[in-house]
Amino acid sequence: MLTDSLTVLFCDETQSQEWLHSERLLGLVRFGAPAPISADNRICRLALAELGGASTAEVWFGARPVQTGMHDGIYHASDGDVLFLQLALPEADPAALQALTEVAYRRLVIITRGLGYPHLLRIWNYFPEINQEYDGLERYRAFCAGRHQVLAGALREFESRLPAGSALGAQGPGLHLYALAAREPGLQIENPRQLSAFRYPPQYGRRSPSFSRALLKNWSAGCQHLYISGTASIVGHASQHQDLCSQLDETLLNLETLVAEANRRATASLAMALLKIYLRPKADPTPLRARIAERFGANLSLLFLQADICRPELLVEIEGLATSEAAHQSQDHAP
Ligand code: 3EB
Repeated sequence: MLTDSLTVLFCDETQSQEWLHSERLLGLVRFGAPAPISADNRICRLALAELGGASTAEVWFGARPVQTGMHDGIYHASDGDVLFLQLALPEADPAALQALTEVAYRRLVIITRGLGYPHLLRIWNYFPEINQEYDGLERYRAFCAGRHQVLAGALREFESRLPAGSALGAQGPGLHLYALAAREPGLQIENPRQLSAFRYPPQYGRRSPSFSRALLKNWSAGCQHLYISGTASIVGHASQHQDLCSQLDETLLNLETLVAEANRRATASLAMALLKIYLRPKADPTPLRARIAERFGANLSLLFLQADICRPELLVEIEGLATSEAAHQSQDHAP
């Protein structure tokens, strides 16, 4: 059962196989051991081990039947309102991530403009060895420099038109991106408890990370989505706490703050629907699941993945989707 608006859900990987027949399928993200790039362009395979025993896929559906295509190595799918994109670039030289990131982002900008969806809303970024240094530069910082180079040139109002983002260290090779873009812009939301990442001082890298804390988008038929960036135990610009539990609590407070901040601007009430939890240690998610349910209720869809996080001291990072009540009403028909 799907709502008749843009939808994302987590389902069992076996079940996701059936969704490949849906005419509304925008794209499918699978997680697990490193594997060759999928021959099916609609499938994005990320080398992130799932924690907790399940085998889950993330599935995106348009509001209507979608049209798909390939351009310059980028798969794209659209329902007329949203453009879903994904690309995977092999990495020949781990010391050249900045240049590769520039290539990827330039392609994203060109294709979104060419197809008439120039507003990037949300970008997911995955690559291995995120905390490794090459030639004295950490790969996360090299990535940030490449992304900044392109987005600073492409976005007319850089600090108010930044897409929400996630950037994580994967366990397999290649630069993997997927993204959402739209014909009309969304509304950037920042977190009053945190310094905006694009204003981080140079101690975190010569080029600050170019992403917004969250992006609020009004889709058709009253459906509102809040795309929440990867969020960690950071207050101001400083990492907080050394243990996983305290970092988790601080992160959940940051997430709550972002939803509250967005609710002051949204026309309908937003509620957290989906969280993706990235853990640096291979920790058992069971106690974390309980803690998250205490804060956000038990109806959330949760996905626990093992990933390296952009600051070495951070053990957990959580991204999410909050949706308006309208988007919760499911319709009684298959896609
Ligand atoms: C932070 O708040 C934690 O570089 O795209 C979170 C989400 C983080 C996205 C990115 C980085 C990014 O700075 C790290």
